[in-house]
Amino acid sequence: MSLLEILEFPDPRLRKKAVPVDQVDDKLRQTIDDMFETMYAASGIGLAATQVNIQKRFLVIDLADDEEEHNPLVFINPEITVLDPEPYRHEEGCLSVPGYFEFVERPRKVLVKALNKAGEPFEIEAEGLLAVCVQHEIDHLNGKLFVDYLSVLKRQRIKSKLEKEHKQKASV
Ligand code: GNR
Ligand code: NI
Repeated sequence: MSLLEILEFPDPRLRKKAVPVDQVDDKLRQTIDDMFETMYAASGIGLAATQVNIQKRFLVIDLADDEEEHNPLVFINPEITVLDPEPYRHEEGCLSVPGYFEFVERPRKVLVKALNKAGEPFEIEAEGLLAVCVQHEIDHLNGKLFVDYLSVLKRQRIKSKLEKEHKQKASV
């Protein structure tokens, strides 16, 4: 297994729209294992392929607390339907926008259809944190970030601060 590099806002590669996975094979499963390793190492609860510079439609999620066993969820070619559009407000963060947390409103309940690691179709009704996370990850696959839901001013401030950090890191 290996750790993958996580792209950070405003990297233009985070804006690419991912294309469907055409084959669920061992190579994809290897990448999925690397993504879980990368996500756990960064203490994240989700990671989309776009964030590790892979423009394919798959993502991983694990909402288990550190003390619990891992609960790895894999979604390949996910399709989402809103079951309850009532806005649900949750504070979001993103491994591609490190250090910033802001409230975002999203539909409260969604149905997600996807393929699992074995390439078999499954469906899950998601509410609460899982609904937030799966919508956040599918946004990544469409080139969208949680900062896009904020005001222009807030987004611009975050962009400037991260650009400054990236320059400082690059000059060390
Ligand atoms: O680790 C993460 N935490 C989180 C918290 C609230 C809403 C969404 C998330 S996802 C984020 C990891 C990440 O960037 N996934 O794309
Ligand atoms: Ni994210």
